[in-house]
Amino acid sequence: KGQKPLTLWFTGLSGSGKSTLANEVEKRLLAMGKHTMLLDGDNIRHGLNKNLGFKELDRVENIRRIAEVAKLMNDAGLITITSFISPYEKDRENAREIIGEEFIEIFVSTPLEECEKRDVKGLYKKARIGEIPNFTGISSPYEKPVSPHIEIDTSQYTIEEATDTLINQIIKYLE
Ligand code: GGZ
Repeated sequence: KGQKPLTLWFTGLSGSGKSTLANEVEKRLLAMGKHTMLLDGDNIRHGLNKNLGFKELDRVENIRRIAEVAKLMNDAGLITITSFISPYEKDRENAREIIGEEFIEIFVSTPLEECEKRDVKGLYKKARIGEIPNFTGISSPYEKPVSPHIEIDTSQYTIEEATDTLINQIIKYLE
């Protein structure tokens, strides 16, 4: 019998752990025999959306296109996993309207201080000295989800623990 399509919509700051968790969750789902599609900066911002930057209207259009693609993937029967900051509540709400009942919002709520301390790519440092304008959390807003389906703060857990916690909750939406 077929699988239930879903869109697992990760949202959170740069460095919060979205992409790490999205990758780990995808591996677990594949191990369960599910068919998935991961949408992230690597395949979307460098391809379909390479004409978009980080000003508000560009982010709005980035998220709109991603939601439309996620919807198409769901229509093809896939579990879509998206990993984008998606900082605006209104845009996540719009994504939910485009995608419908399959939309599951996962808030990676790692605090800004922790993301900035990690600063894996050195982007926060550059943002602080003004080398990167409109940087989320520093010079551009991040509107926290009001009632996400799932929330995880990666500063509290190992990657494995966080993945276990997520999968246990995601499974409920697959039944
Ligand atoms: C935020 C930026 C910016 C600015 C470049 N603000 O940690 P990363 O590097 O790999 O993830 C960030 C990524 C964010 O792109 P999204 O498509 O997820 O953003 S949104 O949903 O808001 O459209 C970061 C990098 O791009 N990056 N400039 N100004 N992040």
